Amino acid sequence: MLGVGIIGAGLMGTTHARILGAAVSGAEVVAVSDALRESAERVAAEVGVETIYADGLELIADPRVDAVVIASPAVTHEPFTLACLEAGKPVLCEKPLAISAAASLRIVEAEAALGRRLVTVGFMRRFDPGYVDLKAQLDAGAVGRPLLVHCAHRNPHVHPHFDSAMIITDTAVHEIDITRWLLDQEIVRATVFTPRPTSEAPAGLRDPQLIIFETEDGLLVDVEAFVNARYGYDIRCEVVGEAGTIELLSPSTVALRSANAEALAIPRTFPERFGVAYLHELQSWIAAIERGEEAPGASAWDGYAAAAVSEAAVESLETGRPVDVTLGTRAATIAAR
Ligand code: ISE
Repeated sequence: MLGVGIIGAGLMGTTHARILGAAVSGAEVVAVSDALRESAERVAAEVGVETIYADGLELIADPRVDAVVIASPAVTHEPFTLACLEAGKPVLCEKPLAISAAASLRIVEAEAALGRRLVTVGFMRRFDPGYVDLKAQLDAGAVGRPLLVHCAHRNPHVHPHFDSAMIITDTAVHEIDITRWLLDQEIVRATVFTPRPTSEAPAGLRDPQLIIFETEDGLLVDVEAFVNARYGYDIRCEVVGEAGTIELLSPSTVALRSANAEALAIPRTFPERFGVAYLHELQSWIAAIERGEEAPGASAWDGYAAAAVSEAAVESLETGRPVDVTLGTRAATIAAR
């Protein structure tokens, strides 16, 4: 039975603890850390854990901790991930991998120096059944050569201190990772457009945003990122190919028909929409560790690439111009994708 330590007892740390405690075989939560003791105590009590730390570094050093989930604030991700690499412990780090492309690259290079993959970045959509099916059919040539990808990422609302850049770095970053994965190629340019803002957004927040990504093989990906959409948590993805289109459907389980109308439920939150993806991500991660296999899911390189593309998009948001993405060369730093 693998012992898992969870750093961070906020929304994501709690979500991972619940899933690990209730639904993932082969692992148990053995320690929780958070700078706020009462948060760590709440999560620990919920999953029946006695060991609590204030400092994530102490959790990482605990010999009963075989693997680590990092769900603490983004500014702590680099030091905690590097400490896991130093300890030789597999680590699932929630997105973003680090607060900048440069910091993410330091993690890529530290892992490359180890000669084995220990890092998984928490881009959980790669484990969502809908996206997995979409990629399988794309790879099988179901729509021929892909040309365009249309995405929408709509949150009903976000916390009040969300700023315009976070619409890219915290929200649209999922489309950056998932389209790189679906298309198996890098994004080389970003251009951000902003329509008139919704009156539902706080003053000054440029919401929604329309982001155009260009890929190394000349495809275009358009992403509508809208974080005060109000009506629900609605994620769209359609790939347009030379021989057809393939679209992600909402995971509704029933269609309600009454009074001459049909209704499909729309999720309210991202944990609700992607609960199965989080479960599959954690189960795949634990199973790979148990079997001594390479870490699954998004790699440190993927976390670095997502950060570099995010920085280019933020620069375009600020300047109004297209911005090229600057990436280190994969061959020079890491083999695994
Ligand atoms: C949040 O951090 C997530 O990762 C969600 O998946 C995303 O939909 C939301 O916009 C982010 O704030």
